Amino acid sequence: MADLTPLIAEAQQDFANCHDVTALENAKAKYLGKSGALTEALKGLGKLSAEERPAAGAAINVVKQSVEQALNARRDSILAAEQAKQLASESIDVTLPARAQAAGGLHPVTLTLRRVEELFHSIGFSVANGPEIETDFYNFTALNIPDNHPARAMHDTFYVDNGTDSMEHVLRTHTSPVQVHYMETNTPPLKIIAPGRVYRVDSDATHSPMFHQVEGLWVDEQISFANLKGVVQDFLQKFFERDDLTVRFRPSFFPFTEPSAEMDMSWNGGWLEIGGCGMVHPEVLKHVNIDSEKYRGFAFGLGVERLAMLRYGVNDLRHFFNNDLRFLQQFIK
Ligand code: 2NM
Repeated sequence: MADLTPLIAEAQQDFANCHDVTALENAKAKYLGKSGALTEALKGLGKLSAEERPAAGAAINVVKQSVEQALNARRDSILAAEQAKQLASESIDVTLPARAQAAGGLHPVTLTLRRVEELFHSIGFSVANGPEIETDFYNFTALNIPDNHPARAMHDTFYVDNGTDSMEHVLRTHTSPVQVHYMETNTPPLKIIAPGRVYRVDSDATHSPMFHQVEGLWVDEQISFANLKGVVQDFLQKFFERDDLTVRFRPSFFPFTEPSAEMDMSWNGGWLEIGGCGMVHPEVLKHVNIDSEKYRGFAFGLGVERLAMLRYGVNDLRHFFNNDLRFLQQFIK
């Protein structure tokens, strides 16, 4: 029988020329397929005599094993190369610098509100909240604002269309209704601030139709204007970090306080109006069932945007609402 040994080198060469598994399986057919050289050789064994057959069979099997070994080795190396190529193409360079994250920050009005809440909390005030859509009663009537008061006019107040013609609901024009709710559901002593959004029909360089107020209320048996002055001055000194800041009052009028006053604070050698205040009107206390013979209270209102403008040196109220990132980013710490 012919020597099959040269087939080994021939197969190794054929397999080496294959660069993917499909080509390799095709190349295999020539040696190990149904009519491959080694398969044919094994079939030929039957024609040999019984004496010749074992040695011839063993010789074919040695070649066959070598060819199979070459095939497996080549298959392994093709698969390893393919995997290496895939790993290289899908690799992530973990040493690259991270993608920049745009840092967010709180709005200057939010920063101011938080500062105001923290400072009043430190002198014993709780924070009260309430709805931004109010009834006429809580926004006006309970606050002793008469039916014919100009603040109730449609060109000052946003009335909410509730599907009827009742004019019963408004966007709150101040946070005082929060104090009314609180006085209704709590018994004195009461010591709260009511911060939040309020709405008025007004829009120019110094007025926004939506702005923020913080109102304070302290009701107890012996509360006086002196307490009001102490609280407001202490708060403003802490807020502006000025121990020498003082406040003064000028007589004024509000339906819900008696007496009433405008508050000014010392600022750059002069005076700056900062809010309104007064002793809660007995009529208001009557609406919330607080005995005005036993209890008295002071109340005040401050504009949050105004506090923020003074603290941060902002010269136009509208900056707070334009959402220009060049403005807002200056408040990111
Ligand atoms: C101000 C000025 C004066 C005020 C009154 C009340 C309440 F509900 F107790 F009657 N809350 N806030 C008040 C008083 C608000 O803002 C300029």
